[in-house]
Amino acid sequence: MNRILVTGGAGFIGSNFVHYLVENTDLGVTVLDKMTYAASKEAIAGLPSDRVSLVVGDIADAELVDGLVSSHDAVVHYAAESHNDNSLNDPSPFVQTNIVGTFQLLEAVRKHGVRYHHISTDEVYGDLELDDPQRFTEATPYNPSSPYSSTKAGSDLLVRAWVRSFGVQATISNCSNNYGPWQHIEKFIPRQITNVIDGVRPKLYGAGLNVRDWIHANDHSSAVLRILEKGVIGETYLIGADGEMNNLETVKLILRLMGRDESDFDHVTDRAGHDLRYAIDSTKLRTELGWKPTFQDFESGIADTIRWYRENEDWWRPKKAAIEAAYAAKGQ
Ligand code: NAD
Ligand code: TDX
Repeated sequence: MNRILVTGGAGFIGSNFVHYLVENTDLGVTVLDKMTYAASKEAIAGLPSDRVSLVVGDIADAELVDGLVSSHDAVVHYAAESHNDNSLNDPSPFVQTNIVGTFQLLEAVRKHGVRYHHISTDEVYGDLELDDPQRFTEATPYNPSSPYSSTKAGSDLLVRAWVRSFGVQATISNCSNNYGPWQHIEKFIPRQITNVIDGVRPKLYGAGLNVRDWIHANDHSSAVLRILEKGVIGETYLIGADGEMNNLETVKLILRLMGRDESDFDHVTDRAGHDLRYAIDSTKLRTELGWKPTFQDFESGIADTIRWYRENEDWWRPKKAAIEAAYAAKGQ
């Protein structure tokens, strides 16, 4: 493998993977990114130009995708509309990018016989009760709740069908909630950190008892590279780092680490159809491919992330007022 096409490589997790490839492999990287509101040129700025190039374009553009795929040895597909709340306001770009875009990539890798890795989410499995002793595994039935997660589930099923029907050389990974630098401030953790920096009280949906299973984006990247190199074609791997915490505890942790009183937050209107709990059993990835996470301590990972948002205000500040105005209009 010499040259790899990373879709969505200017987004939060895709850009982390591009850095990870530059630091840990000799591969050349082409980023294909539409540069939507969620993308950041800055996140991939300063990387060596003989290793990384950016093509601004849409994964649903069949001609563009066909040409790019034909000149690469592998595709890792991160590009997506990624925010549940946005999918409740307007599902249309979610169907177009997540389903139609994935379809175009699959047609191109089928035609050119190119290795494909598909990035997906644990949300395709629906949610768990708080006291359920089971966690999600590769055998859990699909049961998505939101327009976002249903379009991700649809794209996963396209991949499975293209493997079985056309022999496409694909693997799939479903990862839990990521945190770390460069995450868009519409998302839970960076929204609350930047609120506290602004002297605004964090906003907790409903009672805040919903549980998310947090993993640092760097650990997601190391898992994806392991699957790309060692994964068995046609297989799905769940990626998680045993990081379950409810939103209430997460907000309290952020407040404490930022020197504020733990009760200094507001309960706001809950998300429609809000999934209660996600939890990943990543035994298959750990035992079959020998992967393990390096960020074991959520508190120090969050402390690093808080420091990063304090030091990178120039990046998020221009987005903040509009994001908060849109949330406020919905009572959130
Ligand atoms: P993000 O919203 O930060 O980035 C998405 C990127 O895709 C952006 O750079 C955007 O410009 C690009 N993009 C959107 N539509 C495009 C199109 N039509 N053509 C080309 N590029 C397009 O998202 P993220 O949080 O980095 O998520 C990346 C992937 O990881 C997604 O597939 C998501 O479903 C998956 N995932 C995310 C998480 C998480 O916690 N954030 C967890 C598991 C899986
Ligand atoms: O202001 C908020 N207050 C709040 O309580 C926001 C923005 C969110 N929340 C809650 C909703 C969720 O229970 O926090 C939790 C996390 O919310 P998000 O950051 O929006 O993430 P989530 O909906 O869990 O989805 C994320 O993880 C799985 C990513 O956005 C998806 O792309 C990924 O597939």
